[in-house]
Amino acid sequence: MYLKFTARLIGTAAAVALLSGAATAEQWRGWNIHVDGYPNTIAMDKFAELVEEKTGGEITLQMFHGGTLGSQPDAIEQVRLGALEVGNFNLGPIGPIAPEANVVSLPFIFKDVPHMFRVLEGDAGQMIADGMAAKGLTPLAWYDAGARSFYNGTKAINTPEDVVGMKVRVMNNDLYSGMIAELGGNPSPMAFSEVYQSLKTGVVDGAENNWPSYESTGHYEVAGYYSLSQHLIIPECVCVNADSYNALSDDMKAALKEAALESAELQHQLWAERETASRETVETAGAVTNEIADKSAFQTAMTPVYEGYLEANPSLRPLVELIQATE
Ligand code: BDP
Repeated sequence: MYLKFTARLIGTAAAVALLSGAATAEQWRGWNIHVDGYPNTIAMDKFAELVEEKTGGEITLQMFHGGTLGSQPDAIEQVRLGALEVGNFNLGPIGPIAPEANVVSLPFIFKDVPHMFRVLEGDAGQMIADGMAAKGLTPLAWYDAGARSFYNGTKAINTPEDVVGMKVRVMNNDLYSGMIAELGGNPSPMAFSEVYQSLKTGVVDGAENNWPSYESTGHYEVAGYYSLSQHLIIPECVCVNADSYNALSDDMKAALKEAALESAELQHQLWAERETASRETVETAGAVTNEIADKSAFQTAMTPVYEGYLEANPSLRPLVELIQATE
């Protein structure tokens, strides 16, 4: 009897300890759209590992890759609402929610990738980050997504005239639809997961993306002309639900930030390697790639896209000018 009672008591104490442990330890879930081996997938796994390590197990993060938890626009909403805590998001589909973040989706706003990172590290980057946090998405670090270029199944693109009449898949963002329309094409916003079939069956003629995504999705198999327009250079974030983040102690916030920055360092390195490797893979497989010697006609055609953005967001003119003035 005595023994039984003691055992029950110990059992109860252990349960109480476990319960109180569970009450303080947070279990987070994270979304990523990419496949195994993709730089972002590896870097987000690293982030999860570092979060657990640096928070002393107070926060654990389970990553769900390959878009298994939904499309990117849906996942962005989930993280905003706190149904998910973490996402590795492209700023493209965040733009319609946070106008400051939409500035990066103005075609040709960045001179090149290093310019984009210089902007993100300065005051403009802070304005973008604040704009996102105000909408429920706190960015902890920026990932590299290179430059996006056009591809299709029929011909090399050299001038805007080559895009006329072409049905081109874009990510969900009116700026991208405007961009294709200004070139004379027909924009078709669509989820990433649907693009391969749509290219294959002719639902769309073309799409646009960076080297690694063009390769990892197999789009090069069904759209073998890749033309280096490099019209969009869009950063990606390691984003956290703002309420979850703001509720943390300063130490925990710092731990998360450190984990994100370290994962970003890894991602940037893996990204550079993968860009080269992806280009080699698609060219070896027979994809035809071409440089565009003079992109000025594409740039000029974007004037109405800029005007539309500034008309809708007059207070963001200084942000656009700050980016353009950043060396
Ligand atoms: C890739 C981005 C991914 C987007 C995808 C797309 O990394 O976040 O979902 O493009 O085009 O480059 O939808």
